[in-house]
Amino acid sequence: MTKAMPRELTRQQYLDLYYYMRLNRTVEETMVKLFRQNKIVGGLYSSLGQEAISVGSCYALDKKDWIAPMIRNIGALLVKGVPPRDIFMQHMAKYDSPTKGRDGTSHFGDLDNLHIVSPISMLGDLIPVMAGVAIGGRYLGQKIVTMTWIGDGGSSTGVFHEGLNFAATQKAPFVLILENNLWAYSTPVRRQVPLENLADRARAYGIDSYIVDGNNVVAVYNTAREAVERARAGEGPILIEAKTFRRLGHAQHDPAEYVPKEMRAYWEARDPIALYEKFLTAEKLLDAAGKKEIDERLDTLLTAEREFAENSPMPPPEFAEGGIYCTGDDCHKIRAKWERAIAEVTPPKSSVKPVWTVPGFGSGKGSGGAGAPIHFGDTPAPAIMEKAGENGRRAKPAKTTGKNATKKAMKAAAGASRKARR
Ligand SMILES: Cc1ncc(C[n+]2csc(CCOP(=O)(O)OP(=O)(O)O)c2C)c(N)n1
Ligand SMILES: [Mg+2]
Repeated sequence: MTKAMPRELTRQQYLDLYYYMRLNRTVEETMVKLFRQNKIVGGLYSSLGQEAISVGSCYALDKKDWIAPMIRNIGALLVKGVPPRDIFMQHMAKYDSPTKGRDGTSHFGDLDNLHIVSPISMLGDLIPVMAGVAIGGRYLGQKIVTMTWIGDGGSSTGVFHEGLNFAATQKAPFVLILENNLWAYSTPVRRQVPLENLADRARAYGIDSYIVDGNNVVAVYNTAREAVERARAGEGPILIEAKTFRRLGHAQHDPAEYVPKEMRAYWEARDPIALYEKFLTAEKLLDAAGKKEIDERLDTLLTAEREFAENSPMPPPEFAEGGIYCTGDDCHKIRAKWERAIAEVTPPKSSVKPVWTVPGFGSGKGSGGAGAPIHFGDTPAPAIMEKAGENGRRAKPAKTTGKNATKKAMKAAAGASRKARR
């Protein structure tokens, strides 16, 4: 486990973090009103009290990086650049929404411009998906980092472990934010994980982790930024446990009466926005006039966005079957969007060095492609040969002894490994 180094932010960065947390909260407050007016067609989830996590972690990413937000990460969508109107229309299933009214919650993404992978309900499934996106980006030489979020409950799914193990083995440039808000529906974290710190799960995959106060936006940003920089530098995936509390029920239907009053009172006194306002005021980064300006900016923006969303029509009924059955026109035209020629990114011509860290696995340290010498790392050559044989052609055990045997084994392994890479 590592502790992030403190870093100085610019005045603009400090103020951006504040603006996005306020935007996150106001967008969700607006949606609660819409829900009570029966204008939201699906379930409505809340990230009240968890805004510092979505905002601080997503703000640590660069524009080219990729995210896959979960239900309590509307703040991340906003930081990435999704306009509030899209979030409103999506929840109202309007025609102009990103999914054209086909979904009533936040199941939407933007692969082309904002680099957002659409979430799915199955908890944990985004972990291997985002590990895959990270590896894909590395393969294309894009130097991207990917990020997704998971809850304390979601961290007990099988796919969490499969995904993180896969990401670790592949050294994927991937950062996973584990939002430990102490509850999964009505199950307290103590009754589903026998660990004090969920960050300890990282040790099972040999990756580094951080624990951060999820109600302190600057701490979340600093930690996420350090993790993102390390992942981008090739250190592999990193797990960050952000400790926080789910202030409302699981969704609008849940009054969460099972939460002890003292627990709620403790966390309500640690509201991330109120804490940050105190910090900004003490640091002379925000005064009453500055706060009023932001209040007005949010009010103007969200009134316009809400009105646009409310005025968008519902999708016409005859559109319901569109995009479901293959007509042979559009769906068959889908092609991978390679930014570089396929030949250029495929070994042996690839200019991107593969990063394989398991000795004997893949093409070896700093391989120059087929024909380049294979580096065996710490593992003796015959063991490598067996491994390579499993992946490709079954290599015969070398019968000769001494220097010649090693040479023969290396030759066989190189042949099998080349084949496996094809
Ligand atoms: C694999 C899977 N199992 C169960 C569910 C149903 N489910 C949806 S949210 C939820 C609780 C999640 O708790 P947690 O991961 O702590 O996230 P939080 O709601 O606290 O943000 C459950 C059990 C699901 N969506 N996916
Ligand atoms: Mg939870």
